[in-house]
Formats: sequence, structure tokens, C-alpha cells
Amino acid sequence: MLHDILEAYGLPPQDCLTEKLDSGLINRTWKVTAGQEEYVLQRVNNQVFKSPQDISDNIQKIGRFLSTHSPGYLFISPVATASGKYLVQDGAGDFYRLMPFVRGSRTIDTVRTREEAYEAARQFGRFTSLLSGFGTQALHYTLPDFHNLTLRFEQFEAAYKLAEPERLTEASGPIEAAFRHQGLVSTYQSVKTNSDIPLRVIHHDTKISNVLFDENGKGLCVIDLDTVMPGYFISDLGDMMRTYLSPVSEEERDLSKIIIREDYFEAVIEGYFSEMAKELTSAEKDLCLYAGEFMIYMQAIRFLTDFLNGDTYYATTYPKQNLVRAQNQFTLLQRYLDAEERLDRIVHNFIDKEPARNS
Ligand code: GN1
Ligand code: MG
Repeated sequence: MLHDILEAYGLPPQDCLTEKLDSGLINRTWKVTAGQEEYVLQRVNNQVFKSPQDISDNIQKIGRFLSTHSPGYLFISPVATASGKYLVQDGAGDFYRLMPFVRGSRTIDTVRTREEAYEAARQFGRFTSLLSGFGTQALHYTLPDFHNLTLRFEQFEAAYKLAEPERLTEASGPIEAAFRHQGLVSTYQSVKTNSDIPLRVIHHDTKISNVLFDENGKGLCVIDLDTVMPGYFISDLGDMMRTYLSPVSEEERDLSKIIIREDYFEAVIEGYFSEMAKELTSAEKDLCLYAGEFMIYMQAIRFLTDFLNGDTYYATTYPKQNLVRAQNQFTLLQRYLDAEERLDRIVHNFIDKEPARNS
């Protein structure tokens, strides 16, 4: 299947070893070994990303900016094909791209130490901070409205109205929670209209497997740049809270295992602020706690919506998996809200240390 793609890159398919790397609910990824050379090959899901060319353009533009302004930054640019293209289409219309595999680097799937949380948060902060002079207007929106919570809520309401009665009954708990926390949508509306909360170059998928680490556990750079586009910093900071604070993932069915590791929250804030404190306005700093609420709630309603719609978006391996994921995320939201008094104190320790840029 990958034969023609490898050939397009001038790699002899018979001499290549391809191993599937299993991570992500949207794209497909392989490691390709061709003699001494190692690569990562990805198939871009074009049901989700309607214009893969836009992703490719964004990555090229960002790569050019960073090589001029931050030449020391490890930016992993896609490899060009024999005919000079950064994206290849196969006979079935699917798009592929190839990246060099960074020797000695590794990715992790679960945050097991405070240091890993700190390192990852620092890398996502660094990425946005290094691109603060880039200007977001030059970027395509690869997924329009991706983190538009207002729209996500409307999509939930639409799914709720059309869902099969059986699914409505099964999901009654999460549905009730979705409506109970609807106030989080109003806060998002006020973020959108506040001119002190700027659009920045945001990664939009800050799970730990999107950070490359070196052999000593130090962060090298961020990867998986499909969703890099203009956005608010709460998307990145919040998704780290969603995915780093609990010792178990969004797939966990035993909800009693979901807890908030408050020292990891501190590590995320510390790591992110180590790069972003000088960039963030005081209005943004006031949103640090909200960032977690925003992203956990949005992911909860996205899983719930997909369940109500009959599981059409996220890959699933067993029935009701999206319902489990939604229940998991609503539980995480509740635990996060329960811890907020203490989390707020942690945030204030940092805000009070650093003078805000616009205060
Ligand atoms: C999807 O495929 P993956 O894991 O990179 C989704 C994210 C969700 C995540 C939840 C384009 O990301 O928004 O947070 O699943 N990406 C898209 O696991 O919808
Ligand atoms: Mg992704």
C-alpha cells in the first residue's frame, strides 16, 4: 500500500522496513527505515483535514521563519519528494508526508513525572513564544473552528436533539453535566471579544506524545503540527492540564483512578511560564485556571457529541467507547473544579513573581 509513496520519495520500497506507530485518533503514522536513514511517514486524514495543502503551507512558512529568527531551534521539516513536493497523494486520494526521524529522540505516551510535565510545557510555551513575531495572519486555519467552544456546544445540542433514544438514556449523566457546566461557554465568548487576549500561533494538540525528548529526558521540540494555527493560549495550556494532570488517560474506565496531581499542575504552569511569562498579558494570566476547565469541558462534549451521533468521528475499538471517554472527561472536570482553590494559589505564586507585560 505504501509502495508508491515510498517511491515518490526516492526510497526503494523493497529495501524499506515500515512499522506502524500506534498513536492518535486521527492520522496514521509509520516508522520507515531505509538502510541507515530513518523517517516518520504520516497519512493525513483528509476527512478531518479538508485541505492538507494548507497544513503543508503553514509548516513551510513557520519553518522559514524559525530558521531565520531562531536557527538553533530543532524544527522538523517534512522531506521533499523527488519532484520537490512536501505532500504526496496516492491512488486512493489520501495524502502522505515524510519527516526525518531524529536519532536518539523518543516520545512518551503517559506523563509519569513532574519533570516530564515541566519539559513538555516549556516546549509548547517555547514554540508559541519563538513565533510571537511571526504574525498569525499568514497562517491558514487548517481546521476552522477547531476550538470554538460556542460551536462545539451547538454541535452537542444538535446531536442531543437527533440522538437515538437508547443513546440518550445511556448518556443521561454526561448530558446533564454538559448542560450544568454551560457557563463555561459564556466565558469563552468573553475571551473572544476581549482585545487583551490576542490570537497567537498555537499548537492545539499538546498531549505528551507530541513532544520529542532526548535521552536525558530533556524536551527537544514539539511535533505533529497539523493543527498549528491562530488560537488562544488557553487551548495549549488547557490541553496540557487535560492530559497531564491525571495519572490515567481519557480511555480509563475506572473513574476512581482519575485524580488531579497538583504538583504536576505546578510543573505545567512553571514550564509554560518559563517561556511565556514575558509574552502573556495580565488578562491572559487571569485565564490560567479557566484554560483547564475550557479544554476538559470541550473534550468531554466532543466525545459525548460523537457518541450521540453514532460514533462517526473518533476511532473506536469497542461499543460505547466514546461514552466512556465522555464520562471520564466529565469526571476529570469535576475533580479539577474541586481542586481549584489550591490550583489558584499555585497560579498566583507565579503571576505575583512576574510583572505582566501589559499591566
Ligand atoms: C484527536 O488524533 P489525535 O489524538 O492527535 C483530536 C484532538 C483530541 C484528541 C483526543 C484533529 O487528536 O482534538 O484532543 O483526539 N484531533 C482532532 O484524544 O480532532
Ligand atoms: Mg494530532
